Amino acid sequence: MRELRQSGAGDGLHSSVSAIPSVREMCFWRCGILGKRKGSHLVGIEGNPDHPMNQGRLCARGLAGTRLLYDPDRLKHPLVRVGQRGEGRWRQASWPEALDRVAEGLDKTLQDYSASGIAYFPHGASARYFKVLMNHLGINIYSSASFGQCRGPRDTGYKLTFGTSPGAPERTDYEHADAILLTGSHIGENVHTSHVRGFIRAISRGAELIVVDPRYSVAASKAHLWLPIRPGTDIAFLLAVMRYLIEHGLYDCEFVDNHCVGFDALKQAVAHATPQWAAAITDLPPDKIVEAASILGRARPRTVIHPGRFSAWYGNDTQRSRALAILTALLGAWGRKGGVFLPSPVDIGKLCCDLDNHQDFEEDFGPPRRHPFIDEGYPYQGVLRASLEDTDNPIKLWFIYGTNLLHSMPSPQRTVEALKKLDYVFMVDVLPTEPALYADVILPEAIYLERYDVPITVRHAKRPFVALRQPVTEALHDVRDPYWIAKQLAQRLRVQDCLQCDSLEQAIDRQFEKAGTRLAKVSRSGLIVGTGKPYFSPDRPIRFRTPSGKVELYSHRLAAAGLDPLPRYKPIPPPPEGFLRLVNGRSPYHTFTRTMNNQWLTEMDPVNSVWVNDQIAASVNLSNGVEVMLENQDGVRVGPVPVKVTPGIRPDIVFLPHGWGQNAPALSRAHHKGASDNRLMTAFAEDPETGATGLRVNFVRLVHNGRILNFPGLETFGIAPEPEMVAEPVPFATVIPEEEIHEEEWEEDWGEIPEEGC
Ligand SMILES: Nc1nc2c(c(=O)[nH]1)N[C@H]1C(S)=C(S)[C@@H](COP(=O)(O)OP(=O)(O)OC[C@H]3O[C@@H](n4cnc5c(=O)[nH]c(N)nc54)[C@H](O)[C@@H]3O)O[C@H]1N2
Ligand SMILES: Nc1nc2c(c(=O)[nH]1)N[C@H]1C(S)=C(S)[C@@H](COP(=O)(O)OP(=O)(O)OC[C@H]3O[C@@H](n4cnc5c(=O)[nH]c(N)nc54)[C@H](O)[C@@H]3O)O[C@H]1N2
Ligand SMILES: [Mo]
Repeated sequence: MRELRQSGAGDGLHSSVSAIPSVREMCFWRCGILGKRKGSHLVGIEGNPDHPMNQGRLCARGLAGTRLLYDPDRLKHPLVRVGQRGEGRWRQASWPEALDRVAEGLDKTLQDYSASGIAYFPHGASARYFKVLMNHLGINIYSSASFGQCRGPRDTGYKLTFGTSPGAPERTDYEHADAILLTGSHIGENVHTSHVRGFIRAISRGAELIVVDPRYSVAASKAHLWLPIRPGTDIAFLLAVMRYLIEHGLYDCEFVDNHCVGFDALKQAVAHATPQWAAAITDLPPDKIVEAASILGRARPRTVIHPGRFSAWYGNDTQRSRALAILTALLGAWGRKGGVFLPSPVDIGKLCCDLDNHQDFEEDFGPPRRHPFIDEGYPYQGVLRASLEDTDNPIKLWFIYGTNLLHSMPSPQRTVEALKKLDYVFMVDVLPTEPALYADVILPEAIYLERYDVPITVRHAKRPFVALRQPVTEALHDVRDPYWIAKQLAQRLRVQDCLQCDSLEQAIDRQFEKAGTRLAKVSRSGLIVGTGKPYFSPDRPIRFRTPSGKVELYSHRLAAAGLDPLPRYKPIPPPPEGFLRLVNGRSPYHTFTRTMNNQWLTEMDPVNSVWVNDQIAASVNLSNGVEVMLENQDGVRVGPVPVKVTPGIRPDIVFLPHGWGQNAPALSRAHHKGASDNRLMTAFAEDPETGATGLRVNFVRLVHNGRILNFPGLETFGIAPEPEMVAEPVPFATVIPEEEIHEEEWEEDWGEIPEEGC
């Protein structure tokens, strides 16, 4: 702890304030903070100026952490359900009673149904300890919103191409970029402080920005070129850009020759993708597609082709991510200045990896995966099926850790059915969110300001670092840290060896000891900072973690699995007549559902509104601010929600920021505020590679005063239907010579750590 004497602060409040460095969890960017205390009272949170990422800055959410700490609606002690599931009636319980109940439920289900009867839902850094526990109980069916409903397809597309994911935080070298391409990626609404800052600096420096987005996003408002693309057609746009680069020699020949395989097959696969072909599909002018390609080609390799983050869009998502990755390679931007950083093999210890005493499983039981490239858990829809239907291996117990299943997983109506049918529902959270209504036992966790946590390791940065999360205040209520909870359960379930330390503090001290330091030493600054090697250099051998050891423009792994080895454009179903496509995104003031009860943040952004194109609105006499209900293709209605009438959105979509519309009576500010995008997501499109659920395949119509608003056909608004695909798809050539494939060497390189959360 360090003393901060505030100059001129003689008002008593600030006269002697101590500051403890830690890491926030208001979102998963995990900026460095200083918890400012007066006596034992936390009086404020500031950005940690020494933190390599945020360098003292914080966004609204970071600053509002104290409002989570002092939220009167917080979970303050263990609760046991007394009413029916869904009723939301609980009684206070002691920790021993609550833990006994959870352990008994786990034990009984293990005995009656084996480990395949249990599913768990982990999200966030501290989920690690529960993963260790579950692993030791033999339970391996888990599903994370951070994979199947977020970055799964993106990570997979990049791993298939470069052998590694683009990382979280994303490794974009804005500092040196001359051109930036965003497809989606609504940076500015999607707020990750240092990322936004780097982005703003780059465009202030004159980097040319191309934003492909059907909506005039904050980023689009800063762009040289805004391309309001027809939703779901990004692959066609990207193929046309690649064809243009190849045809005009605007790609990085040296990088491609030396480091890539499958260039000829790529060239063949994009041969048909003329600007005119792509223009008809994407509803963009052909000359703008050419302009985008020329900007990127001229700037190569100093081009940030943003990999995106939320990538569960339309069910063609791994392939779209592959197209982004391949474009990055064509421009020679991987591991190059102004492109994408490499992870740094820095000597700061393998902190996270060797924490777990993992056992390996011979058998892979549970619901069938069917998706060859899902490398984190199971697709949610599989878990749901095994929980709802009478199968040979039914799931009977859900353990929910730090995830709001009813708002982050599609088909929430089926989720409710499952939550009612299961034998047991247990939950660890900090707030009584909607799933709590169905939980038999709720274990209240200490919030991030009150606990230690798995140290956060970021290797793929210019200044790689380990940041310590440590308590900046005593726990205010009868809450516990995740290690303690997991260990108590482990003891009751006779697997206490899996978590061998007495406390979380000791566990972290042991980790640091392995890295050649101690917790007491690190806790003063809260940081270990290394020196990165983010670019390729002559002394750094280039071997990609792919089977061929090269960048795989053509993926033989995809081909072997019967999937497209190169991205191919396939149309997605258009909106049915009278409906508009529902597109989701972020409010800059909120993180998902988790901040919807925060006093300060709800004062700044109390309720979401639905963006509707001005011509559509005019055609049905709808004016700005009028409240409507949204009804989806399956008759599900949400709202009322105010309309934001704007020319800044294509006529064929509506945009609804995510996180609102919770049915959570115990959350006084969040309850029934705004409209839930997720409730309308009764349909999803499955990504064949990963099983991720594309969410933007739902459609809505607007209902005002009980009347459905019928607008004219989309042609009236200048939107021509997408041309029918008449030609048979040309088969891809098989191109990788056998001798180049070294599958056995694929695994190891820089000891990249698994990512927790998104
Ligand atoms: N404030 C805030 N910031 C956050 C978060 C938060 O909760 N709050 N969450 C963080 C997390 S975990 C994630 S994953 C990210 C998510 O944020 P992003 O990764 O930026 O999400 P995207 O879906 O790429 O971007 C949304 C944009 O995609 C556009 N879009 C919709 N359909 C299409 C299409 O077919 N093609 C194209 N090119 N664009 C389309 C929408 O109009 C919208 O502007 O945000 C992160 N940052
Ligand atoms: N419809 C729809 N679905 C989506 C998205 C969308 O935009 N629309 N976005 C997707 C994306 S990109 C992501 S990353 C996921 C996010 O999905 P989730 O992780 O489910 O995100 P939240 O809604 O913030 O729910 C987090 C839960 O964790 C609790 N929590 C907060 N802090 C702590 C803590 O310290 N400990 C514990 N134990 N619990 C805590 C919160 O109270 C809340 O109940 O959702 C995905 N699903
Ligand atoms: Mo995410």
